[in-house]
Amino acid sequence: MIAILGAGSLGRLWAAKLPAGQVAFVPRPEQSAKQLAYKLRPLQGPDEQVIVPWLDYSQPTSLLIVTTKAGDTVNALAPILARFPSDTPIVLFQNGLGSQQRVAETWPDRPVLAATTTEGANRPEAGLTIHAGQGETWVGALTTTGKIHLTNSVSLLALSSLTVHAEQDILSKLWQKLIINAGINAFTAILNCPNGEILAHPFYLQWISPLCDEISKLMSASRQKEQSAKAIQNAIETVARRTARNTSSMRADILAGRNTEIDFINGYLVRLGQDYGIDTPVNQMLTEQVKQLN
Ligand code: NAD
Ligand code: KPL
Repeated sequence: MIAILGAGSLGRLWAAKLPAGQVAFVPRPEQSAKQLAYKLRPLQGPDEQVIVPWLDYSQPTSLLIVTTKAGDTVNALAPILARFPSDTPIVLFQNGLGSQQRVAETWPDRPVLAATTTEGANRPEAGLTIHAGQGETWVGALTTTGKIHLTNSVSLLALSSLTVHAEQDILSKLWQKLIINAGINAFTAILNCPNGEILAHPFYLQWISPLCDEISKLMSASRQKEQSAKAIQNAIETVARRTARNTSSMRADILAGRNTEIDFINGYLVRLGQDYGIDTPVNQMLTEQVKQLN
């Protein structure tokens, strides 16, 4: 059985795509129903009815997929992990950075892996999950024992027919996504606009260059591949143009009154700056402004 912790948009997408009968959601302690039923609107074709059981711990689990928000992940794993054998691979799907390292540090002997995905899913209403964008998923090990489980974890995820790759340097891949999120998400939340509209806004034009400067210094300090501030800005703007009409996940969280993942995006960069003695006034300002929106 493939277990999924976090029955939100991304968890429901994976549950719908993995073979029926081989996937179950990890129940919360108060969960009493036997199964979760919802509709999946695929990229093409009619809506599909999906029924996923809540996990029965007596069944052997080959993989634990974690699709909680970054800020919930350690607390969600802590009460349930002892119920899984110590060699069950755990694949973390959180955006940003910081939460993945916290899991790997808390359970260093467990096979912990991280994934980054460009698949898109959202839930406009309780019973409907929309597969909003076709993407790809990269998976790599965070702990030593995670390495042993990489090939098998990728094969299990690929049973979904979604595109999944093994990635030897997952931290670098997570950094590339972090750069994009750090340069788009907070601006869209503060300016309350779709991704593409930030590009012409005076607030973005004022801060993007010093922001990229901070990110470039932090990447060098973290021994990531050197990337100039200009290259970082180009990468951000390419994605902002490509996703011009999208509502970013952070703007969507603010509009829905949910907590954002700012602490794991610009907030993570602020903490890293404190560790390395690098000033991060722009990341700090963006983090504070987003927190005020909550
Ligand atoms: P979501 O809020 O829709 O889903 C999170 C789910 O976790 C919710 O259903 C919540 O109830 C559940 N949860 C929280 N605490 C729990 C606990 N203690 N036990 C069990 N369940 C718990 O969020 P999402 O959009 O699915 O995103 C999940 C993660 O994946 C985020 O880090 C996000 O950035 C990342 N991500 C999402 C997408 C996407 O398209 N949705 C794409 C890439 C990455
Ligand atoms: O990943 C995203 C997000 O919204 O979190 C981007 C790339 C900004 C697309 O909206």
